[in-house]
Amino acid sequence: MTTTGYVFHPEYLWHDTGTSAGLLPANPTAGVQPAMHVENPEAKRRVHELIHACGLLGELMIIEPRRATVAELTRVHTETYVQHIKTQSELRRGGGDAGDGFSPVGHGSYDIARLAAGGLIELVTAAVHGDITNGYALVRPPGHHATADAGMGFCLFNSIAVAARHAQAELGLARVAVVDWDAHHGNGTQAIFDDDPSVLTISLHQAGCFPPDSGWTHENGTGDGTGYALNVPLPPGSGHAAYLHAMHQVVLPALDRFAPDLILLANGFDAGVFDPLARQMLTAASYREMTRLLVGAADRLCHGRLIAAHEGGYSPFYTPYCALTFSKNSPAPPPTSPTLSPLSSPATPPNPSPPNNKPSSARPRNSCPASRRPSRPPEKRPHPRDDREHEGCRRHHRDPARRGGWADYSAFIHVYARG
Ligand code: 9RB
Ligand code: ZN
Repeated sequence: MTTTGYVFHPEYLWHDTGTSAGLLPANPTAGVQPAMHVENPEAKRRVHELIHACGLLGELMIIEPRRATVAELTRVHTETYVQHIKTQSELRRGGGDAGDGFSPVGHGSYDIARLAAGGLIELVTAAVHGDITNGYALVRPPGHHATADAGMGFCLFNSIAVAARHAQAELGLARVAVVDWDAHHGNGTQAIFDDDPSVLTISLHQAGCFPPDSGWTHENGTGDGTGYALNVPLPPGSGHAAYLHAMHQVVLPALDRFAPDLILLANGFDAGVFDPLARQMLTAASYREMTRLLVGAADRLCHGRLIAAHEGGYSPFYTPYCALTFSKNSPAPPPTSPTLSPLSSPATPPNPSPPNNKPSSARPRNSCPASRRPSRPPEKRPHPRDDREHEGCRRHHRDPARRGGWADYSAFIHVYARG
């Protein structure tokens, strides 16, 4: 039985990033119209609402966040930096910044950022104590760009790093792996653990996007940590197949070799196809499949302990559908839904398929490699034609009587793609 924990708090939506004009500072005197800052509460508010409206809240174990203490934060950040965020957050009229000019600190954001880091700590603690198997923290502000002594790219405290250190210092875990599939390089997390072989960091991101010159493959860690930082910079336009290939070729083998006691996930949805801050082309189905693979790794390696922190994801329209893939247990998801992926679903599809070869309506449609061949490393899987397990799926694709509903778009796309 899998139990998925969920951390959310209205205060996360009160982190006030003010106005901007896209990535430019708004400047009314120069005619640059102010708009909502791109890292505003809307996308995450809508994630929470969709989880609620789908009836999934009741299936999650709600974990109450608390504020991380200064002692917990300074396992990762310098005291001077923590004090800087506190001071900036006390400015009454906003305008505070964490360091790079792109990381607004609103009035009161110090406490909200502590609540984000503390939410991660509470989820990790619940997983290690066995109260939950895995979990999802829908937090703001984000954290993965924040280094020990500087905020960056909308990030104040590096919540994942704080939670990793807490797991080691207080919960007795030896090795922690951080997977980061936000579209931007997880440079802060990498820098914090750069010389530390007890924390493996793996970042998949759009090459050279943000920070602009960061996250190249030669960045592998330093000193004792050499080999314990991995970067997969993917060209703009990379989509489902590229990310799945990276998961199979890099992420999963590295996790297997490292054998972590806990996997933390910097779960950015800004690699989604509609995101304004990157040019990657993932869909909800991509996130669903990548999640399924990580759940499988966590089940194999560390009692299922996979804790995700929401990072980027700026399309208020699409992010919620991507994020829904993290919600637990919709017992009978419509077979045509590309999104409703329980964290608790089996990591591998049932094997063998039903003896009568009826296409299983319980099996999510997009789990069939026959429709997504490029996403699998060919040397590791039998060719779909030779794979009897998927005979039912192929029939499903061929049989016109079964047409109807959303899933058949994938069949059409498959046909079009082959010309
Ligand atoms: C500008 C610069 C950025 C660009 C992207 C992000 C994404 C954050 C995220 C944050 C700030 C620079 C406008 C540098 O989602 N992380 O996961 N700012 N970019 N210089 N200038 C002028
Ligand atoms: Zn991002």
